Amino acid sequence: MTGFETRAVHAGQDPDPVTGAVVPPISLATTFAQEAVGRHRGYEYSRSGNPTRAALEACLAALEGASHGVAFASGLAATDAVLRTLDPGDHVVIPVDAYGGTYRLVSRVHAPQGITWSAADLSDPGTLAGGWPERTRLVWVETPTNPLLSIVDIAATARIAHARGARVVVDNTFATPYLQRPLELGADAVVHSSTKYLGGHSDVVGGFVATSDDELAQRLRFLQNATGAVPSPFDCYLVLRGVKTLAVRMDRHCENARAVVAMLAAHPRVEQVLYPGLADHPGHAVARAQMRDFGGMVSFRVAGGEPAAIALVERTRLFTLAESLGAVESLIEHPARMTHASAAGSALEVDPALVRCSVGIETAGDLVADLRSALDSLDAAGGAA
Ligand code: P1T
Repeated sequence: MTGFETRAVHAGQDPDPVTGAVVPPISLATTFAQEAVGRHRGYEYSRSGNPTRAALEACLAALEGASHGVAFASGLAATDAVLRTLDPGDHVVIPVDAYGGTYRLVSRVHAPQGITWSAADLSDPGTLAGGWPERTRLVWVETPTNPLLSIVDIAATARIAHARGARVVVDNTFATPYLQRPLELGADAVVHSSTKYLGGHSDVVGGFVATSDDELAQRLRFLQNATGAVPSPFDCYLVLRGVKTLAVRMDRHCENARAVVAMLAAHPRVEQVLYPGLADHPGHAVARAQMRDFGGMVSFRVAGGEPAAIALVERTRLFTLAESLGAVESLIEHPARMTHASAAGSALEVDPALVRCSVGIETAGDLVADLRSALDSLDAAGGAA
């Protein structure tokens, strides 16, 4: 197999056989001519299959080391397709700090349709081994988690789940296949919000599932066509274009995150920095073993609670106050009121003193200076002066 960077540039993207174009054409046709009834060149109708989407699926599957890739219109559409493989009465375990949208989808869409669910602290595999709800068919893993950056041991989780007849699906959005390949660690499928690092430029919403499980792939392919949450050809092109630079972008995201973390860890207004690259992070050893590097996402607790956290996110200039993550520009947000507001009042509720940063690829010194000056502006008591 060729190297990661080579696959990112070439997998699924041979020069066009008709024109020699080195970039896969954006195939906008909704339908494809048939030579005779049922005799065609692999494509019939664009919801069922599209050449640009096929190029994207081949490329992303190659990056995850998967035999199959299935692209969706958003990360949540991809998550939804995986959850639809469960039957009424089946149980899914989700992380206590799952992405708020995943929690909302499980608890408010799929649970009313008959699946059961529970939230567990998967950063300790013992929790899972000790409290295994009956009819658990799926263990949903995020690592690093959104927004607490906790780490789940994928191999240990897969061993426990497989021994009890459940599949393990890893949301690999924060790490990307450049930093972590869950299938190699025993996971059955990988889910992405390609809206984030894969696309990388805050200009496309997309989702993806990779698996080497033929039966699961067949079911997902069926669901992709039957439920119709497919990405447009233009969106597929944007993700394909973004992913070519994934490796170089991730290296810079990680390097810049390290600089931001070093400043935050030394700042008196910061109570705690959550970053798996820190030696005192509880998941550091596992992260070091299963990831190439620690990623571009950094969360921290601000002294002074919610008022200070909100004042801070409104005072940065380079870090834009916005939801989402994983693109070239740095973003900052308040998870309790923004991305994870749907978990308010539940066991998955987020600490209102928490701030989350998606560290971009701008000049590291500029990012550090921006965050430092916003932190310095909080009053000495840690409030929001
Ligand atoms: O937004 P969408 O492409 O549907 O992806 C949903 C999703 C799935 N998984 C993880 C880990 C995610 O972070 C997300 C989306 N997250 C945000 C928009 C956010 O700001 O956290």
